[in-house]
Amino acid sequence: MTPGRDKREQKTDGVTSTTFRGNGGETHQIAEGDVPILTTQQGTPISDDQNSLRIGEHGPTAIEDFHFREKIFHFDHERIPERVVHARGFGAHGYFETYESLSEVTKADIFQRAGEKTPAFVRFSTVAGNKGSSDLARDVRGFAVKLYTKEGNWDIVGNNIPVFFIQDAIKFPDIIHAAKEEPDRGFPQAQTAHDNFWDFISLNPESAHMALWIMSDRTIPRSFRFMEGFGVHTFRLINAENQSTFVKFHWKPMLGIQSVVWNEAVKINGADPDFHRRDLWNAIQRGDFPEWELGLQLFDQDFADSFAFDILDATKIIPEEEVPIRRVGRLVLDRCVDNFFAETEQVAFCTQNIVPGVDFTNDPLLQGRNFSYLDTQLKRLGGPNFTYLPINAPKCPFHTFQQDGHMAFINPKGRANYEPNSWNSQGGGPRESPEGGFKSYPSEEQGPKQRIRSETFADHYSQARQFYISQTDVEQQHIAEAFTFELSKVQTPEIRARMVSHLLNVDEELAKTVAKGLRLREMPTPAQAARPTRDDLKASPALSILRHGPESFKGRKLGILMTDGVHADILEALISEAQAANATVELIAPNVGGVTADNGSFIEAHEKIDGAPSVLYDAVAIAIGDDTASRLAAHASVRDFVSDAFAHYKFIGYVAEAQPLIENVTGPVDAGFIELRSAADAKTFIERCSKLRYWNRSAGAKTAATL
Ligand code: HDE
Repeated sequence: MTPGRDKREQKTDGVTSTTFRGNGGETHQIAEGDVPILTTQQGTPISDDQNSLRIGEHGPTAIEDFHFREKIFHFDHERIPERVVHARGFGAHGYFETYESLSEVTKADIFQRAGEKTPAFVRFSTVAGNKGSSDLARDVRGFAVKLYTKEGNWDIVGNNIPVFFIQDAIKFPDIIHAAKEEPDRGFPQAQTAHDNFWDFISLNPESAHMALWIMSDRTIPRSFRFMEGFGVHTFRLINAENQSTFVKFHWKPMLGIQSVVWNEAVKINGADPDFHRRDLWNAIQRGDFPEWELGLQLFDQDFADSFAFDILDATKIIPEEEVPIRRVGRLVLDRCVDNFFAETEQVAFCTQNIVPGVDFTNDPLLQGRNFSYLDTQLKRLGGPNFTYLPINAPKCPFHTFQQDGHMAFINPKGRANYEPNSWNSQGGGPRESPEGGFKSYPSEEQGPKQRIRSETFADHYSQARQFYISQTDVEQQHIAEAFTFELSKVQTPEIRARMVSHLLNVDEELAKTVAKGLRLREMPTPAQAARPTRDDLKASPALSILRHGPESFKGRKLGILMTDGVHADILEALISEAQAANATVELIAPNVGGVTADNGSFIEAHEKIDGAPSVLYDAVAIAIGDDTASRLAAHASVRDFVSDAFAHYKFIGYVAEAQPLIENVTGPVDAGFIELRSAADAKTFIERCSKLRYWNRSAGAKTAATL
């Protein structure tokens, strides 16, 4: 084949490039103009990337084909071990903006100057699922923030739930083994609904509080943008006078907290397993940057001594009503990664990455984490130099005498690779800073060396009860349903009953509802409790999602099902009202090409109905033309679109032409349906959508726990 034979111009994205067909008909694209020339990793230009070097047309491949060897060698090594936990994640860049100086409580540089912006990288994740699992698994979400401060990287490696399963890091391998796939069969993935998980939880009463949280809607968030984040442990802030103030970190989403319902989550996993990452990606790409405020709960030793629980116990919260949250800055995510692997996969969070002005406490979970995270990064990233990867390297100057190791690409310059040394002005390298350097808070520590859990960690149920009574009826019902669902997947009846025996220590009604949902023939006796459940802890309204609805449709998504003959004016009004509310709209049609509206205009669709079930939207509108209702009613995906929107308590806008379809599928309309008689009704509909769900519908709904 003579290169150049059959040369053709090929046009994509408005750019013309030259291609030709090779001997066997394969496509060759030629570098020209500004297009760089393909090279090997060594920079050697490549003439043909379609054919390996062979002896004759049908001969064996020559081993001297260095280009083939290098290409395949590199490909064969593309994967690194996925994280043991939090394998599935999605990250984005942004910044943290300080609202006001906090110098009275901390000398941390990031908190000294109002208005200062610090670069940040955030990775959200699920915990149990493998890297390829789906986003809507019922699971805790990781909320890990790396702040590239001027005095080093500070990682707040938190979750979207403020408590944890265990009190001592030595139990971490056990809880994670129990949660992940069972070792003999390799399934179920990304689910806690199996025997091993509930076996462990039911034998480990300290998990009771967390069990309530994970069975709440917190574990099926609508998207990362609508999640809270928590540092979980108690940390310390240290000021210039070396005074310590205890602190708990909170991230408060500016769009409010929102979750989906379980039946919806299951279906989203099928319809779009990437639902959460797509949501974040799309929001950032369209310039709708998600924001969280950093909240601090600050308290002193006196409060710690008087608080009902041990502040070092990560299975406990401090209610916001007892220690109010002070909002001290905002985190904005405004840039997607350039490359998923280089940034999101290679980012290495470590709880021990802190800066002067922040310090640890003796929370035994935190202490264990501080030891653990380096190991995981070494294993995953292959050597001790992962800190120099661009995503992990500080953005402030850094100088160490550490050197060599796999992939050393920043070694100390000059003669000195040790200190003290005599080379002062001749490349002696960095020196200590007794004043500005990190100093640990000099807490007094003493006691016998022993394996012992403090008695102050022994109350396992009181805050579980407090969490439960702080929820609305709808949220309590969801918790009962979630327990019923998960325990119904447990095949060993004793484990089901054992879990109910714990719930009896939390709330009798909850235990009874779950027992009924499981059809337990006999109510177990309450689990043996190290401490009786306190009934004097008041409800903490801050713990409910639904009590704090954002009363806004901002950042949400409307799906409009349209067919030929759609009223163009109503459609336009829906789109502009949704946009005015800062929501987005997707148009769904029988064919992705689009539809012809009643005024003859052609309207392009974003999605074909089969690929856009209503579970992907916060509210839907059905804007069909005259004669389509009966044809559509025969279509499974259209029926699901309507019946799911109804079953998931969504607000549904509809034109008169859609009424037969709706009645065919759901029966008579209720107050969650808003008729769109004219363009003017679009405003009313979008206003109603700001309530996010029409929960009144749930009053009549039979649920898994109450069937
Ligand atoms: Fe982690 N955790 N963890 N963890 N964790 C990891 O580090 C570990 C714990 C959390 O997006 C691993 O880089 C131990 C609590 C997040 O990259 C590993 C203990 C909380 C992420 C590890 C805990 C977390 C991790 C696995 C018990 C909430 C993802 C991969 C003491 C406050 C970070 C990795 C990312 C990741 C160990 C408990 C949050 C194995 C030993 C409690 C958000 O090192």
